[in-house]
Amino acid sequence: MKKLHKALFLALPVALASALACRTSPQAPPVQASGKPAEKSPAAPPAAPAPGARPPANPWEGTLSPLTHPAEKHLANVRQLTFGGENAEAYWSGDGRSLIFQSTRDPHACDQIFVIDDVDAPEPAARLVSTGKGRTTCAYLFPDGRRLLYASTHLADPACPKPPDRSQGYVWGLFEGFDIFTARPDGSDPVRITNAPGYDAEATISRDGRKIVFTSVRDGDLELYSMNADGSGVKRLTNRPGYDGGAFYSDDGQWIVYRSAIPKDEAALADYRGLLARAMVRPSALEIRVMRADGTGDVQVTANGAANFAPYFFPGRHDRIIFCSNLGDPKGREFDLYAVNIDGTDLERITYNPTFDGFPMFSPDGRKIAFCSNRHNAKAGDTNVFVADWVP
Ligand SMILES: [Ca+2]
Ligand SMILES: [Ca+2]
Ligand SMILES: [Ca+2]
Repeated sequence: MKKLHKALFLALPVALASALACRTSPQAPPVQASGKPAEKSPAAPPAAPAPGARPPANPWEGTLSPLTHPAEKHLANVRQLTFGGENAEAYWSGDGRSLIFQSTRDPHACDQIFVIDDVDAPEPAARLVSTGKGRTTCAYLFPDGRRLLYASTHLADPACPKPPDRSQGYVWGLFEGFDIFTARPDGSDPVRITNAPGYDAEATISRDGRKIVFTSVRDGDLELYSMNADGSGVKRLTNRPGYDGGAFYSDDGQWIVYRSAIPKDEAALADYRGLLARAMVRPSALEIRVMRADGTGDVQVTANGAANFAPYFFPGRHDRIIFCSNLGDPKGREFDLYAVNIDGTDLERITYNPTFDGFPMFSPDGRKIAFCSNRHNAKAGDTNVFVADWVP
């Protein structure tokens, strides 16, 4: 277990940079200059490093690794929608035609929010919907299409917030200026719907458009809360030391699936609290949990000590979820999508590309899945948005 924990920790800068908060990269990622689709190429094996050279962390990064894998039997017609930069957390519109996601791309120095209006277009185009100022994260579309939502620091400061203090090791910043905003579909009329001091982010919306679940430090710990679509009626859902966040509703709005990192001993708790007081969190093992929408009936789903995150319920169900994990990699560096029943049974691996695969979300009709992956990237570290037909 100790060994796994250490391996996990090594992997965290790679993957949890994307997994938490909702995505907090310590450095601005490289952006592919052309923005053009890279040429499709056969599965070129990665070149061996020169003798004495330090091998890359993952030899498949930047090699245009295959879009698909024969073992990915649940995915058909995999399509790549972005081509370069760091693109993550792509979430469906209510009509299943559009995706909203965050991206670091020119000319923006840190994440902004973009929408692809028609994912089936021959060349899907992304348009900016956030203000272009501050750092944004965790966007979502109201199901009726009349507003969208994201977290942003732009009111606190138009510049990108300073990366967290790396002398603390690998930590991510809970940028204090984060609040949750809604806006019109074209990005106009941004309205702040949280006004508590400190980090408010990681918001997603119930399918009826009435409830928002989000993460906040307003009561001194990272906890989940729900609120009405206009920010009223805030209700606290979790209450324990440690990170609780990254939540999504089931289709019927009755259940919430989320990720949690409960410090395992007093030393870990002290470390967690010390960092939290300085608006930082050190990523550690994350487990998936499920509870009712009012915070009752909380159960732990995974218990593998790995980094499990980005959970989402199967269409029309609240007894099975899809999520992202490095549980299958002894080195902890490789992430894939998995499915599991909420009682922990019937674990099934979904993706097999040897690079990062994460952030799965089923389309509202359950026929497609959006996910983000480093597969088929032309540049090491690039993460792109993909859509596939879901084969049950
Ligand atoms: Ca706030
Ligand atoms: Ca907590
Ligand atoms: Ca993978």
